Amino acid sequence: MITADLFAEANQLQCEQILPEVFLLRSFALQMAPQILNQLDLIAAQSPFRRMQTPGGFFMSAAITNCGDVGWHSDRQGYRYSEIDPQTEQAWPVMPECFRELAETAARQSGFSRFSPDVCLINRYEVGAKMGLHQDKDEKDFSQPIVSVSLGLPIVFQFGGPKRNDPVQRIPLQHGDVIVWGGAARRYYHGVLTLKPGQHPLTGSYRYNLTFRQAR
Ligand code: MD3
Ligand code: FE
Repeated sequence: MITADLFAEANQLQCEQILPEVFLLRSFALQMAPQILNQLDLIAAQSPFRRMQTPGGFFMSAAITNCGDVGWHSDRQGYRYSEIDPQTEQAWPVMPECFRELAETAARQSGFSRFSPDVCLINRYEVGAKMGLHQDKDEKDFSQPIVSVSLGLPIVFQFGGPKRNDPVQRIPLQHGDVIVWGGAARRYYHGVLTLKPGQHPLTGSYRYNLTFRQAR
């Protein structure tokens, strides 16, 4: 059983408040990373990573899959959450209990005691992949935070404000880092810069990002 105390002890928890309701928990997922990556292999065997098409007809450079009650999906028709993976025509893989516990513990430590994610969206970046500035607005309740877990190669995360052309701040994210995004910042534009080449002992040439959300 993983408790908040164990996380804090094992990781000598460093928590940095970036904005009023945004917390960066450096190395919070470090101890659990091998277990998370094992689970990711099982999830991807059931619902493979795929590059999704956008309504504009382009393909995202990150490959995506999901686990949970619903999954986020994009195609020419738009962005949405659905109970069925349109590629497999089956339910998305079940969210592993250790995922839920990690996300809820991080949220609770950041002041979000009622967070109960129904989806974990998983991005896989290969060298050269990026994610342009965007807002996450397909979820129902914006008072709930998003919990992000970075694994593998480092990347530079950038976030601005509520308007696309607001000035951006950049934060390097490393293997094991967790961010809890709530409050007004939940609606801020954000993205990641291009993944640089490298080798990580646990993920090789990839970076993974898990985002836990309450979509419905
Ligand atoms: C700020 N993922 O999946 S995670 C995404 O590293 C996404 O893969 C990035 O943006 C990644 O939608 C960034 C950190 C994050 C996640 C959600 C946010 C920051 C956020 C929602 C609102 C504001
Ligand atoms: Fe996002």
